[in-house]
Amino acid sequence: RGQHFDYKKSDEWPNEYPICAGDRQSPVNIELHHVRSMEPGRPPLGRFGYDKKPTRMKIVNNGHTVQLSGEWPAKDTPTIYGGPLTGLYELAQIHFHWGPDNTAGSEHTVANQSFPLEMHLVHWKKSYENISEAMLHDDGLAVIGYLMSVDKNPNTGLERMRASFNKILRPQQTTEIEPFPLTLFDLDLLKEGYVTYVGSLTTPPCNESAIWLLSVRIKDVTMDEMDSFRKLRMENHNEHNYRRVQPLNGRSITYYYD
Ligand code: SG4
Ligand code: ZN
Repeated sequence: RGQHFDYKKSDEWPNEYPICAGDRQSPVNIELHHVRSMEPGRPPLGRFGYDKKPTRMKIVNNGHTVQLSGEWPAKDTPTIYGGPLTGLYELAQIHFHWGPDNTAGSEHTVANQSFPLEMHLVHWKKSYENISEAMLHDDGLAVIGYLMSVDKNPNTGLERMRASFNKILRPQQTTEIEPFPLTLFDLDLLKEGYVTYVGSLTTPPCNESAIWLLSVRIKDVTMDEMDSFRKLRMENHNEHNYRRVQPLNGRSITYYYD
């Protein structure tokens, strides 16, 4: 499995994948003064398993991004619930979006500003059979996104990943890495608030099945970490793997805080 598409020709995606021209597409620009506050009485976003070390972990260069996945005993699989979500959503994989220099790279923008890196944690709703089935429903996926800007503080999770990037420089290369719990990514930042809206996968086939949760706190990435991402070869000589922002078409973006 695996779709073929070219980031340089994203305007042509709808020819082959009609949903890419739909009316709840991602990413979007976030204007903080347009954001609505949450309705009172919502349960806070919760999670478990993020602190559990997987039994195996691997990274793959799939030609569009670098993707991290792990294997946990079923009861320990990282899972989120609450906030804007109904039911349990289990983590499938983590991946990243970046560009050739620090002026662009993120998929979502804030007040039309881009960031060098955006991290996505893709979860699927457990009441569906599997992730492929979940992708066919409008509440099938929950994607947590973190925007990152360049600073001096190394991120332990990114450091553990990039130590093996030399083994996945080319598309379709995969390598096992020493397992670590996802708390090494320092993901507690969502506690400081996040914005949420209904959207889509940001790559073909662009299924309109994702509930997005974006941290309002910007995370740090070092220049060395950015360089490691930029050395990974992507398909079609793509030097960036972000999609440009899509129209909101009347969707509201809601601010949540616990
Ligand atoms: C990346 O290309 C991932 O590698 C894809 O994962 C992912 O698709 C795609 O991005 C879209 O995800 O959070 N940016 S996004 O909307 O998760 C899916 C795989 O190809 C279905 C497994
Ligand atoms: Zn993504």
